[in-house]
Amino acid sequence: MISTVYAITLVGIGLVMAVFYFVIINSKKTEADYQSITKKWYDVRSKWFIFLLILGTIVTFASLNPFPIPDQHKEYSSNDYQIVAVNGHQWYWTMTPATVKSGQPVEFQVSAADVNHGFGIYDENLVLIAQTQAMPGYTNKLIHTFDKPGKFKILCLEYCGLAHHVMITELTVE
Ligand SMILES: [Cu+2]
Repeated sequence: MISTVYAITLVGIGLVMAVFYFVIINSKKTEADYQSITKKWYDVRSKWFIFLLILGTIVTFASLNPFPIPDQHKEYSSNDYQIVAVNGHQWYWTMTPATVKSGQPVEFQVSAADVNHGFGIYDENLVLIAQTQAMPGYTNKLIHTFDKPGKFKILCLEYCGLAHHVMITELTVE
C-alpha cells in the first residue's frame, strides 16, 4: 500500500517537473516577439473602453426618472395657489381650510403643537399620496396638486402617544 502511494507521488512530482521544464524551455522569447500581440490587444482594450463608456452613458440617461414629488421650490402665481395651515396636536389635527380645489397647487404649512406628528394624506383607497413631518416650533411646507375631486384622509404617520391612531381628519377636494 505504502509503496503504491510512493509510486503515485513520484509520478506526480515527475509530471509537475515536466510541466515546469516545458514552460522554461519555451519561455526564451524576447520583448519583440510579443509586440504584435500586445499592440493588437491594447487596441481591443481601448475600443472596449470606449464601448463601455458609450453604453454607460446611454444606460445612465435612459434610466433617468423625474423625481417623484412635485417641485417644492417652484414659484406659483398667487391667484391659483391655495394655502392650508395644518397643526398636529395630541391627538387631533387642525386644518384651515379643510376644503381645497383640484387642479391647483396646495401648499400645506405643517406644524405641531406638542410633539412630532406625521402628516400623511391618503386617498379613498387609503393609498398614501403625500406626507411630511409635523414638528413643534417648525413649519414644513408640502406642495401637492390634487388631480381629481374626492375625500382624502389625513392620518398621523409618527407614533405620538396613547391615542395616535385616532388622529384622523378629512380633506375635501372639490
Ligand atoms: Cu400624531
